[in-house]
Amino acid sequence: MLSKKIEAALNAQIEIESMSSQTYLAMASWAETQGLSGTAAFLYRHSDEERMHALKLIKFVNERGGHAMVPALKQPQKNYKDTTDIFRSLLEHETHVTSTINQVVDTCLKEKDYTTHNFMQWYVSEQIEEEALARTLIDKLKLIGGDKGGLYLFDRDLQGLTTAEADGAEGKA
Ligand code: OFO
Repeated sequence: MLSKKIEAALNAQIEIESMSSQTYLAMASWAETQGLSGTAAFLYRHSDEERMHALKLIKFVNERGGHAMVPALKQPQKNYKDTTDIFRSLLEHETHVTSTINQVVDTCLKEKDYTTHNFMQWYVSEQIEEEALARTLIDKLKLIGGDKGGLYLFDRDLQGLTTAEADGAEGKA
């Protein structure tokens, strides 16, 4: 059985993961309107993954005797300057998500809820991969600079790249 404190912390995390999904969906839509079809495909998949992160939490809360709340969400940012702007803001968002996950882990330890602590470790590792991938992509964009051919290849390579490939992202995007 979850304590009220842990239930509230997990519900707050459900909202954050849902917001991640919405944010990446908005980024995907913007990229698609700019003809950046590879970037859009990557972000649509990323949005789906974040929805799965929220769903995993919803199921866990309910299985442990709590009540998972489906949150109302704010409209995410609609427009971006360019691809670099997208990945910078994605990294900023993920860094924030990492800190909220760490807070949940901290609350688990304080509440001596080792089951939830164990469950949250999956999110801890996931964040390492997602942040690493965002950093790799930003580094590549820095190298490309304003080179249109380079940007074309960058977008094309994102077509098949998933966040799960973060560890091997070097040389793929
Ligand atoms: Fe990328 O945030 Fe979920 O965990």
